[in-house]
Amino acid sequence: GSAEILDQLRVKLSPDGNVVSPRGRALTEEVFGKPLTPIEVVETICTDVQRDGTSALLRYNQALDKANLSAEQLRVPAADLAAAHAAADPALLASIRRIRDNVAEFQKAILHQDVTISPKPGVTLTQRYVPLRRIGVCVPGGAAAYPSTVLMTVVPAQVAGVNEIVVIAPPTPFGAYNTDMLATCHELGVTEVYRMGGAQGVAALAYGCDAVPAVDKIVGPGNLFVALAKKHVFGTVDIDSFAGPSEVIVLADETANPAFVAADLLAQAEHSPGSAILITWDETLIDKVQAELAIQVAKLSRSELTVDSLEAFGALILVRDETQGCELTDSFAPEHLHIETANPRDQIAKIRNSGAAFLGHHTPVALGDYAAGPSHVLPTGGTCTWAAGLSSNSFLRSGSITEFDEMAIKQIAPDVIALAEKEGLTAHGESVSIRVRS
Ligand code: HSO
Ligand code: ZN
Repeated sequence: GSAEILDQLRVKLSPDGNVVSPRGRALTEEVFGKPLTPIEVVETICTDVQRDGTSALLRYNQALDKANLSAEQLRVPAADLAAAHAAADPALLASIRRIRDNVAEFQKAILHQDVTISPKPGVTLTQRYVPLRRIGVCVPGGAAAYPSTVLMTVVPAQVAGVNEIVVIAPPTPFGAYNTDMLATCHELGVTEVYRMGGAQGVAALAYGCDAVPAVDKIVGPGNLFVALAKKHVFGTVDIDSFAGPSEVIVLADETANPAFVAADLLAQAEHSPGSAILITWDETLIDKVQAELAIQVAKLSRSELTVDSLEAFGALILVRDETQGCELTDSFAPEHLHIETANPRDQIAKIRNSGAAFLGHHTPVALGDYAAGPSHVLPTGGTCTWAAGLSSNSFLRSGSITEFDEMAIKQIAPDVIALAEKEGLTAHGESVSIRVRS
């Protein structure tokens, strides 16, 4: 039953999940005049924005985010971006530039390159990669400001060669009015920033309207409504993933420093909600970490929220041995996996599923959240069994290119004709035979 226990520790991003606050429920009831499920809310908003364009967008900006903006005021003026940048802490801007370089270096190195082979004389086969033309990035703005999310989405897109990058953030102090976030956009050369969030922001990006031309792909994190809206518009545009609250599994042995482990769990719980789970086969570590949690949590700026999250979605789990620890980790398929053991490569070799892994005692997840190079936009909720984190490659699409010469078609013709005949598609066969008859 350990897998079931672990599953209860997951912050579920299901439509009837545990992430819609009573306040959120009351607000949607007020706006729609009746209680709707989150899915119904999102479908209504997306349909309205698709049909009525900018006017619906403005209406929902007003009703849901209490922002009274005109169509002209949706886009952040260039002067505001420049002003935010001019007023920003120079040390922050220097950090942003160094982080941009770190992210760009890694994202460039992993970027898919065109592949061409010539399997037979006269045959050329290519897989080519083309950057998407225009993409949209959702930056959250509810509980906290996230300039780091701008870095972790925009830089990979730029490395991929995307020409037009649009940032949307809700019209809130932590969102589109956050000067650090705006300064980051300006530093990275992003000029299209819109004051819109939630399902209405996603719908506007997907369907386009007078105020915002449509994009080809929407990426970035958000609350349940943003996630459901992305799912709703998938097919009209591409999306990165169906992402929920953050998770970490810390896998630790007797060499782990209890104070470090506690700090790592708290860093995750601070996202509130966020799942923070220690799995260890060292009995003494559990008590030591528990003691450290009590000491450290009191000092945090968001200590109350962090405690709430730890109580609901935190756990210290003692397993029989390393093998069981790895199996349990694999079955949970965490967004973040931090292995704090003597030889973390031994364990990572046994674990297939993790969105991003961090190895050793000196690699807290926060390095990846803010600065190392891989993007912090990662598959959550167990979806890393089939989904990958965001990267420069998320902004490319591939296409194949095939070329045969006169000699090469003769060689392959019998096989094509044989299958065309079996499928009863004689025109297919004829388009080949007409070329080889002579
Ligand atoms: N841990 C989050 C990213 C983040 N942390 C942003 C701090 N700021 C999801 O991977
Ligand atoms: Zn984080």
